[in-house]
Parts: sequence; C-alpha cells; structure tokens
Amino acid sequence: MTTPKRPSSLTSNLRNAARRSPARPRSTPADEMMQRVDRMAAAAQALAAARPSNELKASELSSTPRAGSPLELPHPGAGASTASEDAASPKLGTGAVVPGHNAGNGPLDRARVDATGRELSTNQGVRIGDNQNSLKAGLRGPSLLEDFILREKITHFDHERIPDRVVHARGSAAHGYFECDEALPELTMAAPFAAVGKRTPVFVRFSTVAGERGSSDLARDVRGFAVKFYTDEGNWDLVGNNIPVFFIQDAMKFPDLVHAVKPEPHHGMPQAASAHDTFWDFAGLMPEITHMLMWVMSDRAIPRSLSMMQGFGVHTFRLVNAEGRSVFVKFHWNPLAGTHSLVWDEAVKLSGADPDFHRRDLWESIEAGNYPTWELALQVFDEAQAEGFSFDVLDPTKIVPEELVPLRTVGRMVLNRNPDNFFAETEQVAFATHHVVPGIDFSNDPLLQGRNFSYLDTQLSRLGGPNFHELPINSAIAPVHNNQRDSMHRQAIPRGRVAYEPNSLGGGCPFQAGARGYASFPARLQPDADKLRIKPEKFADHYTQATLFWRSQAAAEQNHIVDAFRFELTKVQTPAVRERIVAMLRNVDETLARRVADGLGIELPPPMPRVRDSVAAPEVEASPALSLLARPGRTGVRGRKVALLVAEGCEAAALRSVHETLSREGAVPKFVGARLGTVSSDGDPIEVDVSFEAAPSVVWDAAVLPGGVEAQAALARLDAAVTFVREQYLHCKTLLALGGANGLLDVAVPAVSLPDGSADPGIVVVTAAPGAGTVKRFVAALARHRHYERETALPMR
Ligand code: HDE
Repeated sequence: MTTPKRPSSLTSNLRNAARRSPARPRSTPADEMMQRVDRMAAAAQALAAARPSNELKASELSSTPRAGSPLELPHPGAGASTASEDAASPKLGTGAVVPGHNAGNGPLDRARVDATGRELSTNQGVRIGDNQNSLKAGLRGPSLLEDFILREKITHFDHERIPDRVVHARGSAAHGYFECDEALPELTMAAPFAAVGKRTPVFVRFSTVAGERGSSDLARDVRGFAVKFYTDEGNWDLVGNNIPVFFIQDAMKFPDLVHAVKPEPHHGMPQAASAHDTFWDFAGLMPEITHMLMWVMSDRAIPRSLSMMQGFGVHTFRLVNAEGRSVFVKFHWNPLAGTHSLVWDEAVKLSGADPDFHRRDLWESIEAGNYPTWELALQVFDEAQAEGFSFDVLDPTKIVPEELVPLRTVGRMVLNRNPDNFFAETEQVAFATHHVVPGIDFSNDPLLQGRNFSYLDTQLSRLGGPNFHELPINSAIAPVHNNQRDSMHRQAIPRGRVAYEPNSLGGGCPFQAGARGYASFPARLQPDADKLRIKPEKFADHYTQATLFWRSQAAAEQNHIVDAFRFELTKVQTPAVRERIVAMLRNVDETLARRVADGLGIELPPPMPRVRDSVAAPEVEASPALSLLARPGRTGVRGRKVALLVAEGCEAAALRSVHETLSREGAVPKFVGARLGTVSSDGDPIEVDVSFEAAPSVVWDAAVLPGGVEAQAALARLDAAVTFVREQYLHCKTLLALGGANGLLDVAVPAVSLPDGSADPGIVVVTAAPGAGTVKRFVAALARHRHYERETALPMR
C-alpha cells in the first residue's frame, strides 16, 4: 500500500492558510460575516486536504478494527453549522459549545422542572391569566375556537397516555447506585467492576408480568427485576426476574405464552392472574414449563416486599476481559433483607386492602431512609465446565445449582432515591437486553437472542420513535456521539454539516474507536465460523470493475460520464474534495481522470493509494452488455412522443400521412404550433394539439418539420420553433423534414451530414410527398432513440 501524505503536517500548512487574513481588511458587519464564511471554506479545504484518502479502509479486511483519528480543526468555527453561530441570545445559547461536549449526557437536573414561586404558563411560555374559565362569546355564550389556552390544555390532556408495556406493565422503580466490592479485571472489562469502591448510578424497575398498569401488586406472578447501570462506558441493562428460570426455551414461543396468560380475548378476564383455562391449557402442552411452574406456584411469586426478593439475570451471559478471554456467568441479586414472602390469604386480602402494597412499601422505605440493598453475586464457569453439566446452560429453564458453581459476591446495590415523577422516569424508562457494555456479552440462549430483537422494537411503538434514548431517564452518562439524526421528538441539536463517517469536513469526527470500542466476543458458532466483523479479501478490489464499466461504454457514454463528473465536482465548494475524487479516478482510467481534471481546471493529483497493490486479473477487459446502447429494445417506437410542427400554409396531406403511420406503430404524434386553434393548410385545416410554450422540445422524442414554403418561413422566423428544432438536433433526436429544401431546418440545424460527409442517420429529408419507404426510415431512426454520432463527431460540447 502506498503511504499517504502525513495528515498532520498538511493540516498545519493548511491551517495557516485557513487563518491568513484576506488581502483587504473588511469592517462592516456584512464584511465580517463574509470573512467568517471565507474562514469556514478555508477550513473545509484544510480538513479535506489533510485526509486525501481513507486510511482505515485496509483494516476492514482484518477482524481487529483500527481506531480512526480526529483531524485538528483549524479553528473552532470550522466545526460549525453556520457562520452566525456566535450570534448569542438567551434562547440560542452562547455560541460554540465546549468541543466534544454533549449536554444531553449529564445529571437529570437539566430536565428537572420546579414551579416553586412561578406563575402558570402555556407550553409556549405565555403567562395564563385565568385558568378557570374558557373564552366565551358573551356571558352565557358558546366557547370560542380562538381559545388557544383551553385547546392546548385539553389537547395535551387527551394525549397523556402512552401504550402500556406489552408485559411488565405494572411496575415501581427507584434510583440508587451499585458499588463494586471486588474488582474483576481478570474476568471482565465491564466498567462497574473496574475498581473496589467504584459507584455506578442505577435505576431499577420491579414489575409484575401479566397485569395491566393499574393491576394489583399482589398477583401470583413472576416479578421483573430490571437494572439500568449508567456506566462510564455506556448503559448496561440487566433485565432479569425474581425467579432464575423461565417458562419457555425459545423466543418463538413468547407471544404464545403471553397470549395464554393474559386476560382471555373474548371477555378480557381475568386480570393479572394465571388461574384460568388458557394459561393452563398452554402449560399442559409445553412440558418445558414444568420447572418454572414449581417456582411460580411457590411463595416466590407472592413476595413480602420488593426489597425481600432475589433477582436473576436468568440467561447465561458472558464476561469478557481486556485480553479477550471470556467465561460464562449467571447474575444473582441477593437482598440484605433476606427472602420473605406473604401467605396466599394475605396476598388475597392485601389485593383489596392495598393493591399498591409493594409500590407503597418501596416508596416508604426509601423515604424513611431504609434503603433496599442487594448483593450482586456471580456464578462464573467456563465452556469446559458447562459441557460437563447434565443440563444445557443455554436452556433458560435450567439453573446452575450453587453446589456446582458457588456464588461469588462482587458488590452491592443500594436504592436510595425515589423518582421525582412516575411517568417521566418509571413509565418512560426503556430497558433492553442488548444494552451491554464492553466486558458483557451474550450466550447463544435462543430466548436471550430473541429478546435482543424485541426490546428495541417495543420501545419504538411504546415511546413513539427511535429517539427514546434521549429521554432524560434513558440517556447515558457516557458521551454519545454518532451520525444518527432526526425522527420524532429529537432533542439534540448536532453542530456542523457532517452526519456521515468517514468524513474529512467534520475533522473526521466522530471516528470509530477501534480496539477501545465494543467488540462482540468471537464465539465459534459453527465448526469453521467465528462471530466477527470483517470483509473477505477480494472485497478490497475497488477499481477493477469501475474500469470495466468505463471501458465498456460507447464514446458518447464516456463523454457523458466525464460531463457528469465535471458538473457535480464543479458544484463542490472544497477543492481538496474535488482533487480526492480525481485521484480516485486515476485508479479507474487515466484518460477519464485527465479529462475530468481538465474540466475542473486542475493538475492531475497523485493516484489514491489502493487498499491492495495487486488484485486478481479480471476475466474480461470490456463487457459490451454494460453499454446502454447494447439494448435498443424490441418494442420499436411504441410510446415515443413525436411533435409534428405546423404553421399557416403547411402541407397537410404529408403531415397527416406521417401522423397516421406513427399512430399505427404505437407512437404518440401531436400537432405542435405557435398557439392553440387551427392552422389552414391546403384546404384541410389542422387543429393544433399543444403549443411550443406548453410542450417544449425536451418533451418530445422526435420532430417532424412541415412542408410548405409559407409555413417553413413562418416557423423559421419564430424563435420558439427554431429553438425547438435546434434543441432536438443538439439532443441527438430524430428529425423528419418534409417538403424538400426546408427553410426551418436550414436555420435551426448546423449540418444535415456528419463531418466525414456521411449522412446524419437521425435526419431524414424528404423532397416529394413522403412515400412508405421514407416514413419507414424515419420510424427506424426514431426507434434508435438518439443519434450520438452527431455528438461525438461534431464539436457540440
Ligand atoms: Fe421481557 N419484555 N421478554 N423478559 N421483560 C419486556 O419490553 C420479551 C423475558 C422482562 O421494567 C418488554 O420494554 C420477549 C425474560 C422484564 O421496563 C418486551 C421475551 C425475562 C421486563 C419484552 C421476553 C424478561 C420485560 C415489554 C422472550 C427475564 C420489564 C416492555 C424472547 C429474564 C422491563 C418492554 C421494565 C419487558 C419482550 C422474555 C424480563 C415486550 C420477546 C426471559 C423485567 O419487549
């Protein structure tokens, strides 16, 4: 691989260029603005020049990704969206933010609202004078549509609800922290286990599974135990239950299970209970459920308190350390308060006396400073041990008995703060099993794999779109920077013009993290297939087939390609971006590159470094099938639009005969004139279908010029008609000139033959009345669609 120029020195040269002040000092505000715009353009040039090619491309052939690197911005304004960004106001803020800062990642304070001592306002910040009465037409009159205050209030109210969670709809949550008691670098890179004493903020939501949002806490049910760790390496969600096994073994059966346990669809009963026919019908047909039934029929399913139940990750997960070694793990939360349950009679009575019993208990104990606490314990085992077990560790209906793999307690979780707002936090929190951080990975448990799909999908409908990660309760405290953009309710306002990677115009940022980024553990999935992100080697030949395409084009098609590159790149404002593309084209074809460079008025830059110096020799050098001209089609002139030009005195008979033939062949002929109405022509008036202004030349595939000296002269004097015919000619379309020496043709068309004296195949001139042979020639020429000989032989461009 050829080594590209060192970006850094180039950057600094161009940085100086970017800083150079313009020759003439400017002073007015408009001048200053121009200066800023110039500086931004110079910075774009500096950045684009500093990255003449994508140096990371070659690393795609290896499973070890290389890290990208940022280009040093010539000045902070170089990353701005607008030259006016430092025109500040209380709303706009104070200008460029601290580089690399994302204000969305931070304490919840940025979203917390406090109305103490404040007046009522609308959502637009307008003070509300009267919050008691709607605006009416007179004392006892009807309400007015004009009352935007009433309408805003009622509309917002009407939309207050979001869909319930499909399962786990009833839940209660609290904030807290996880504190590491044993650092685990030999087992995992996961941030919460990095050092003894390290605290990671958490938000934990407990739930029942079957009941709706307003159902009783006391149902006999599994309890959800979902923990969101806001780690400094990103969010990690451990979305578990208070029972270590599950009902089914494969994600495919989850909708069936849930439909069986939910209220029966015909009458909507019973609420939050598995004690009904459909659940037990399903259970009896699914023997894998038996182990789970033991647990849910036990007292575990009626806990005394949320803080008195265990939590389990259920599935086998993986821990991965910094050297890339992995072990299997099962997660256990063990409550310091012990594991205690209600008796069924209590549960039944509490359902009536206080259906919020668990929610209240959690809230009150935290308010009282009696913080629910759990120890996190791990069962760690390797693949060899797993092989030796009598059960499969990928089967979520199985535990790993503590006698086989003892628990290792590694930290504590303390819930010490109730949410400010149930909806904003407990209801909008979005857990997902695929929210993992470096050091945590998945096993192939088919239930877990299915969950990894489901949790993102469910948030899209529940929280209304893909920006749910920006809701304060869901947003990471680790920096979040990517090129995902837009969609419903977007909060972030990304600075700059660049939303793609790789880029140079945004200083190459955000860039891929390489080894510092999340890497899936390359588990062996099949005898010869590891799980990895990589490209096969032959993907690295980026040019051979581009050359094949170029070589397979006809001369006119090559001209058009050159013209298209020239047009597009002329519009590009940054010279270094133009040069980079020409450098790329040098790897396709030297002539192509030179012609494009000529068109742009630049020297040929050095060819772009190739990812691989040698690639396999291609089987073919040119493939005629790649030319558009290789497929003239089999439907002749069917559907082709032909303009028959008319004016006073034109020879109607000839025109009508051509019209008839074209119609018979399936073409669409129309009479086109200076204006609508009729034109008289040897006693046979012709009705004009459309005028030149309404259907200019580009609308038509071909044109027929009329016979008749008077008509030809009239059209030759008419600018619209001359332009029409000239454009037909320049666009290489077919022309049929009736009536011999055609005055219009002479004026509009430079030559009816090609420079070598041969006839232009796209121009058919008829002296006498057009015979069948002439019209046939015209139809055949029209079927070719265009006559590029004209373009390549004549200096038309
Ligand atoms: Fe869930 N589960 N689940 N689940 N689950 C949801 O996600 C799903 C499973 C669990 O407090 C949903 O955001 C599928 C096992 C908890 O917000 C949904 C499958 C375990 C919570 C979903 C499972 C769980 C959910 C509903 C089988 C224990 C509540 C709303 C492949 C280890 C999280 C939502 C909270 C929530 C799907 C199986 C626990 C629909 C498809 C096994 C604690 O995405």
